[in-house]
Amino acid sequence: MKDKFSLEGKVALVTGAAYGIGFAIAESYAMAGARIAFNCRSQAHLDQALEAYRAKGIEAKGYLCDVTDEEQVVSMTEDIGKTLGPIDILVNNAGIIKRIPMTEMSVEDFRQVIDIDLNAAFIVSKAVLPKMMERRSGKIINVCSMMSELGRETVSAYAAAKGGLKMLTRNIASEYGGYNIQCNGIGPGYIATPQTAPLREKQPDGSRHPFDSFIIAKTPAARWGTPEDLMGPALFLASEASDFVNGQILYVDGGILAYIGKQP
Ligand code: NAP
Ligand code: GCO
Repeated sequence: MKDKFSLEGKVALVTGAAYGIGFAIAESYAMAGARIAFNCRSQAHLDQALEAYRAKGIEAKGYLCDVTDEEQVVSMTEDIGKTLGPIDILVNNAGIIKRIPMTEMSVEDFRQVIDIDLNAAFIVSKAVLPKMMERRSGKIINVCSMMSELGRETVSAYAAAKGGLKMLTRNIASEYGGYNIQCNGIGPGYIATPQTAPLREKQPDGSRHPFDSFIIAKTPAARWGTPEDLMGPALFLASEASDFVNGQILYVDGGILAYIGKQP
């Protein structure tokens, strides 16, 4: 069975993998034998990430590339093709959140979230699909969210984008499944990364942030997830072990979506 989960000889592009969930996914792919490419927007993040990959013995290829810019994306994917080889695995991980009540949110802010969290997955997938179709093989993994299923105050743009990403996932699976391309989503629960740091900030009196306590109570596992919790599920979706799994969203949430919540 080990061979079914091996990524030996594969090339993986994980977008936004300078740190957080993307970094852990890229690390797991490298441990399974893949060559890794990643991108982010900030030079400082790129330099830190290259150092962090090296410290783990991983020779990752890093690019400064904004996933919302089609020209930059095409030039990055072409370069990966020339230097590492054709992209076998794409993880659309880059994402942002803006927590603003909907009636106070500007159209520009709403559009920016949709652009990075949804439109970019279209742009990067479109750039890699033709070569995958030629080779009749490919894996695309879209990083979805609890907000692909649930709403909550202040995250209208994020929920709209992640709900859309779930349907883009199903549509890529439907449209290109015949080329032996699998497109699935991974839906992390509440994971401790810089994106969620403001929700875990200690109160002035040293007590937990109310949202932090709320998440612990709402999660049957009674803890926040870690980026490492995504490693096994993301490896499954990138490997031959999932070759007949297509258009699914694999939630990795410690049980949140199964649970109605504690009575007050
Ligand atoms: P994070 O810690 O904020 O990391 C985001 C990464 O994306 C960084 O490397 C960032 O680098 C990059 N990035 C952002 N915008 C980009 C753009 N336009 N082009 C290229 N790179 C970009 O986020 P995370 O918590 O690891 O989340 C990763 C993904 O998982 C996101 O899609 C997020 O929505 C999703 N997710 C997170 C959680 C959670 O609880 N943390 C739960 C469910 C889903 P630069 O800033 O240098 O560009
Ligand atoms: C929020 C959070 C989330 C998570 C994640 C949940 O403010 O509710 O940031 O949306 O990051 O996507 O799966």
